[in-house]
Amino acid sequence: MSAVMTVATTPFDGQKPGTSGLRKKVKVFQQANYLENFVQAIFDSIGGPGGGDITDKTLVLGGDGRYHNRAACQTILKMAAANGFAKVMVGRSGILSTPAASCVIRKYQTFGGIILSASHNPGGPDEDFGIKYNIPAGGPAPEGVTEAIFARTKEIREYRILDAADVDIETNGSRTLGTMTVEVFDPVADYAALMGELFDFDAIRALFAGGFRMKFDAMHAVTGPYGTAILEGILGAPKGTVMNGVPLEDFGHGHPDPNLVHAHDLVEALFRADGPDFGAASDGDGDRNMILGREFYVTPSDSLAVLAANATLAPGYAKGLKGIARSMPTSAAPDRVAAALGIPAYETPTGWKFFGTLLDAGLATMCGEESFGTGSDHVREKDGLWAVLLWLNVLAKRGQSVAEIVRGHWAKYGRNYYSRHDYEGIETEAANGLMDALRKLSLKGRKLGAYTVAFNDDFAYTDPVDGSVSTKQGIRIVFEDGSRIVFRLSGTGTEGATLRVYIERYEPDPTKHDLDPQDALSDLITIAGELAEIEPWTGREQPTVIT
Ligand code: VG1
Ligand code: CO
Repeated sequence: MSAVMTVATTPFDGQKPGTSGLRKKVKVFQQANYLENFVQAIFDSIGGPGGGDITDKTLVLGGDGRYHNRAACQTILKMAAANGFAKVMVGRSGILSTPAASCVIRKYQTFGGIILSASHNPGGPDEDFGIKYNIPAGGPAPEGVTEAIFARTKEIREYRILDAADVDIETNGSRTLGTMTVEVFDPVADYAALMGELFDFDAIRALFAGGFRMKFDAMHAVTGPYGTAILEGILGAPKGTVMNGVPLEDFGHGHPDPNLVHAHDLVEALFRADGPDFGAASDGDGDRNMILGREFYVTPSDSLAVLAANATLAPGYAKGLKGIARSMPTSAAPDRVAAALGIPAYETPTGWKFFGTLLDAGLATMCGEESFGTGSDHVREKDGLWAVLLWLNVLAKRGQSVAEIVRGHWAKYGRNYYSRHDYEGIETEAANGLMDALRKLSLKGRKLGAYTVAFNDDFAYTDPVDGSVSTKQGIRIVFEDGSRIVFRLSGTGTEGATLRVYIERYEPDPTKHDLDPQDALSDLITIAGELAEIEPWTGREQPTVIT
């Protein structure tokens, strides 16, 4: 027997969800009523108090497999049943990558979905957990929805949950929970089918059959099953192509962030003269990607630019792109491709939710962020494996190496030297003090080293489709030659504050395209440190992570 219980509760700490959902330590999520309050706040916000409007609706549910994933799935299933959902489609074993969730929400036209992930943050009993609601279009909830959820968390007094035994989510099939249907499905199949529609799988199969070798580092996170099924299964890459392919609750003590620091196994394999031709990694929930050639690293901004310039080589993009969108801190390399193609370029605040309206309205086809995020209008999330498959499609069609393709791209468009310096875990007050001091500066016309400031501001964005305005999205110092320094505080951390400093300089001269970015940007890096007084505010001489 199962019965709906209404549990009295008190408003929770009221913390605003950040760049992408709510992220906290597992221990915080394990507190009595914490997860429940947030889930009820979501249901109340999307269905109206009483949940009346969600009756007979279907919800998608799954996560990146980190610690607490399964337990949270059970709680959410019981709450969905008590709140009147007709059906929840849950990925087998609670597994569903962020882009696959977006794919399934769109394909089955569900009333959105709940994704359990703290993305690239470490997992385990003492590490991070997260939850986000994606809207029926398949993308992250826009600010209007997250604000409504946040407001609800401050007034919540009760939640509804079914008093029932756990449901089996380990095997495919339909079962019932109260009056609700729980459909457990293969988390890979729909996503793999979509990839098959977009890319020339025959050409990629032929590439592997011809001896081309790659390594895909799933970092013991959610893309293991996806990479194994698609790369080694459908595309015939040799067994062992996928590294760290079994999802683990603590990601094997790793930090599932696909960058040069954390994907060290992969970097080691690729940075040798006899290494594989191609390397890629994805993050905890499968929406990020890092791309490597043999002894060659492709920055995410360059990757977006190269993929956009070569997109028509893939069947799904053969008709060309409608526009390219990038987040403000991402380098301007994609803008140069857009200009050459005669299509619009859009500059949005950080976070994938800002691309949704552009993709829905057909204004942009491809989009990306400097933080290892690339994607297109095929779903409404960034998509790690999609980027890897598009690269494979381009490599198969062009018959050149990754390094040759990127160097050729720079020769044609010029090179945007780019780097991001992160100062993680600094004091929140110092971080805010540093940003406030920068905000007060008026630099127009000022000479800083060899550069003259064209303007400085705190980036504000008006969505061209729905007119919504987002302010305080990062401090920009833009120089007359187009070089830029950008400062922003992370919205995804769970401890203290993280200062991100983004530095960019354009170099048209092909004889100067072989510098180490840290050398090519050294004068701007010094200017950034002095201007923001990074060391006096933070006590840090060096950034924690450089990408
Ligand atoms: C970071 C990245 C941002 C990305 C966000 C979510 O946000 O900088 O570009 O959209 O993570 O990515 P922040 O606020 O910490 O800079 V994921 O893969 O964590 O969903
Ligand atoms: Co992610």
